[in-house]
Amino acid sequence: MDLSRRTFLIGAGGAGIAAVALGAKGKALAKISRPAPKIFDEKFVPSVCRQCPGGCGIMVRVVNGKAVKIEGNPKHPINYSVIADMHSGKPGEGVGGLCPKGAVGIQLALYDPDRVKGPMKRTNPKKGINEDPKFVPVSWEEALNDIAGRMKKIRAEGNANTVAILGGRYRGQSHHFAKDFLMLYGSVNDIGHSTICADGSKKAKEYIDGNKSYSSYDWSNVNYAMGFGAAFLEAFRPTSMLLRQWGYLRRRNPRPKFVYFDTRTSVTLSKADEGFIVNPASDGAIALAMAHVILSEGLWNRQFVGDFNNGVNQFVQGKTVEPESFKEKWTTGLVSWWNLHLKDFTPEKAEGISGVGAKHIRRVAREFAGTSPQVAYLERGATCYTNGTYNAMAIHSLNALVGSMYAKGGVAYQEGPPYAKDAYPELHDYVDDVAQQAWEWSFDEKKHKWSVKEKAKKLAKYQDVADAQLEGKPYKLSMAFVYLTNPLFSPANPQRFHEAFKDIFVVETSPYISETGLYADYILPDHTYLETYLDDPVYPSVGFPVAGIRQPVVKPLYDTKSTLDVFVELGKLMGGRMADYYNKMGDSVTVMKKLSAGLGITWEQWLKDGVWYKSPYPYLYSDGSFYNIKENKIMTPDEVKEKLFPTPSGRFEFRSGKMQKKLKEKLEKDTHLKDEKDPKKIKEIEDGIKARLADKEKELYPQYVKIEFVGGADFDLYLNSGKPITAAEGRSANTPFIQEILQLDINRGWDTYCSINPDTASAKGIKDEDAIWVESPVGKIKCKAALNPGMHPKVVHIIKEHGHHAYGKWAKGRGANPCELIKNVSDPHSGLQAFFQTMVKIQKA
Ligand SMILES: Nc1nc2c(c(=O)[nH]1)N[C@H]1C(S)=C(S)[C@@H](COP(=O)(O)OP(=O)(O)OC[C@H]3O[C@@H](n4cnc5c(=O)[nH]c(N)nc54)[C@H](O)[C@@H]3O)O[C@H]1N2
Ligand SMILES: Nc1nc2c(c(=O)[nH]1)N[C@H]1C(S)=C(S)[C@@H](COP(=O)(O)OP(=O)(O)OC[C@H]3O[C@@H](n4cnc5c(=O)[nH]c(N)nc54)[C@H](O)[C@@H]3O)O[C@H]1N2
Ligand code: SF4
Ligand SMILES: [Mo]
Repeated sequence: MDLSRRTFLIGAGGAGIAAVALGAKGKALAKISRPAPKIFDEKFVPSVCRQCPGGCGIMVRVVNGKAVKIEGNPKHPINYSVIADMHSGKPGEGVGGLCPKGAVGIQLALYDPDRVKGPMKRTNPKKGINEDPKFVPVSWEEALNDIAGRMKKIRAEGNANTVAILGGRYRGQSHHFAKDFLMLYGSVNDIGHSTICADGSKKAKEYIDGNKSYSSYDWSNVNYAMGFGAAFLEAFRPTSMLLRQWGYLRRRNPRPKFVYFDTRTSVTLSKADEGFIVNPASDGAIALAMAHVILSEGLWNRQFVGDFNNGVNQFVQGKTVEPESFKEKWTTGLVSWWNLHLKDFTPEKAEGISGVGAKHIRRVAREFAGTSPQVAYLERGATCYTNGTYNAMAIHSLNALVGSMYAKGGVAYQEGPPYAKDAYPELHDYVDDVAQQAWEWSFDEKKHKWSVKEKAKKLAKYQDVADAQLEGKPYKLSMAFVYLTNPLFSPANPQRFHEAFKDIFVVETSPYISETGLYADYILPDHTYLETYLDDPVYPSVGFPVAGIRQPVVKPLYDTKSTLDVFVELGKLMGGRMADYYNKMGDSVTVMKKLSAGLGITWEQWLKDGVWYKSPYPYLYSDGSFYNIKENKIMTPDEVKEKLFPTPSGRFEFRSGKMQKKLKEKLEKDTHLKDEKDPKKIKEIEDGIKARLADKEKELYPQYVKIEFVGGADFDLYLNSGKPITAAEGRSANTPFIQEILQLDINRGWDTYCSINPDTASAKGIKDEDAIWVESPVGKIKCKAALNPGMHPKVVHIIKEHGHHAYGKWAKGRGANPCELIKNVSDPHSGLQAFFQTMVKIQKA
């Protein structure tokens, strides 16, 4: 035993030293190719991962036609951003790392023995979660003809708008294909999963800096980072880049400080320099108090925000400030924000709400403001509540107060790739009368292109589709295509969808039998991401444009088809203008080849590298001005408005002009102003709207809103459900490799665990590993207790992974799904489902 331990240590140490030596030489490791005996036909095929939205480049080692290992693509900036510097010409160096989910793709995606091996048709008309669909294999031709026939009939009956596409993990052109298909057919029901994902941070940013997007951060140059419910080392995107960035930053001199806020001791919190366990939904209060400190102590960035005319700080606690006394530079609404929300929002007040000590809030605010460059970042933890958009607005405002927007070491927005413009035919030329009923087209003379907006009524946002369908309000769907999402598993209270999907004709595209698949009338299995072509402009990350490209690393194993081409083929079968469009366009690969022309490289080169990018980031803020790096000049305010702050004022807006515009439009619609002809009445309505807007003025600013949790007095614990690094949403439950890596915060796998603070557990007579019931107002699940002293005493945590009624042999029937406990409530501003707003009670089973 001693000996084997010793051998192991020597082995591990040796490997470690080799890795360091090669790592120091940068690209060297990438060039390692094991000298394979001649009997092996070995190659490395570049492609792009799709286990999460990170968009990492991968190199798949293929031996004798079998994929045997997935590594990172050392040419892809997401993978080698160890010292990626957004604002220098050099994107960084590295060896191409991945996260565990990326590495197990072969097992999770490709060689899963329970894959759907070809198109399948349901023969059991009865639908239910325990109902055997009695699938029988069919040919593609038969399946597509039948579906197209049904779609033609629905269209002829005037119900085109009742056909929907529910979509999830769209990448590259996939959303374009799905949406165009509906636009040509005549439905506005392009229903995406973003309202069960992370729309809160996007909405907040749209409201205050004009960019409806996640942000890119110049991590390499950051000196102080403050995170709110954004799991840097577990989920925040792109995880694998952040992991390596972390390794680099922990060794960089000066070493940046990471401060993190969460409601539990996640891995991210345990690794931070300082971690604070906060009360759920209280992040907005902490951020407001920090803004209060930064202003009252005179710590804001004067070049970005501006200053008092007389240079004397008049932000004094409890005192209002004269708006004219302050001249703002690149922001608007600062003084009224102070007067309406900040002047009394002291750290002591925030302590009462969040549980974080006032002295810590004060100190961290001072450190943050005093240590540039710095960023404040956030994601689902701060936003999955009905006050989420406001929490996010408050946190993101801190970036403006300290002058981090577009600065070196600050916050920016991802640039897209310069794809060729003519890859698709002009869609407008192909819309027929039926399609015109769903969408309104208008020609923008200035931009010289067609723009389009919804004319027909959309059924509902993703998580509300079940209720809309069950109530038949505003109408019922007749048919739904489902692409890379699992509505019968992933949203709040998916039990609702189990009922609602009974009377929809469901076309599922997953190559696995998901819960949704159990309700499918047809399964038209997509290629897995390792068998298909699909481009991949990265999610917000490095800032400069990056477009990865997927290609088949092996020939498709079964009789599957890219769902993009399913839309093309169905479109052709529909006949008429729709067929004309698709005949002109060609298949998905034809489109992608054409797109690549804009990148200035050949299609072959793109496939060979697996990625195209162009660094550095084209814009930079410094010392009060914005620079266009490409053109080497200072940007005019109009250019800043167009490119960087597309808000009504062209600046960062503490008072959201976009929110006000939206409110006004809603009031105009509700009062039917447009339909009124009588000038007297019009004046009356307009005055009414003005008065309402004045009443609502206070709502336009970042603020803290106290929320009601679902469950009230009968339930005593807050249910939290974050993502461990091993989980790929509900898909990883079917992966032995992942289950064996274990859920790191509690060191267990293969089952559903509820993390509980030991004091809370012992008060209820619950011991570690006990079977327990967790009950909420909408559901009850059985799982195991994992006592964890890092838990907030009032918060319990269950990850979404297990609890499958379907899927492969490892997942089916194992553990429980926390979504079954969550009540469907959404943030009114972003529409994001409030995942963490339900309360539960627990007892020993
Ligand atoms: N490993 C892994 N990574 C992923 C994914 C995956 O499935 N697995 N999915 C990807 C997707 S689709 C998304 S949207 C992103 C999401 O990325 P994140 O938003 O970073 O991840 P989450 O784990 O959903 O939420 C972050 C944290 O919020 C905490 N939290 C809950 N309530 C509060 C609160 O009131 N305040 C604070 N401060 N924290 C709170 C949770 O405990 C959790 O640790 O991750 C992506 N990356
Ligand atoms: N409790 C709790 N609930 C959550 C979350 C949480 O952290 N906790 N996270 C939320 C978030 S951030 C998100 S984004 C959602 C995600 O929830 P979903 O949008 O449902 O996404 P996935 O769970 O990834 O499900 C993907 C579906 O696509 C299918 N699929 C897999 N590969 C392919 C393929 O190659 N082609 C096609 N056509 N289909 C494929 C799978 O079978 C599965 O049915 O879940 C949300 N729900
Ligand atoms: S972070 Fe992991 S799962 Fe996400 S794309 Fe990268 S390797 Fe894949
Ligand atoms: Mo998500």
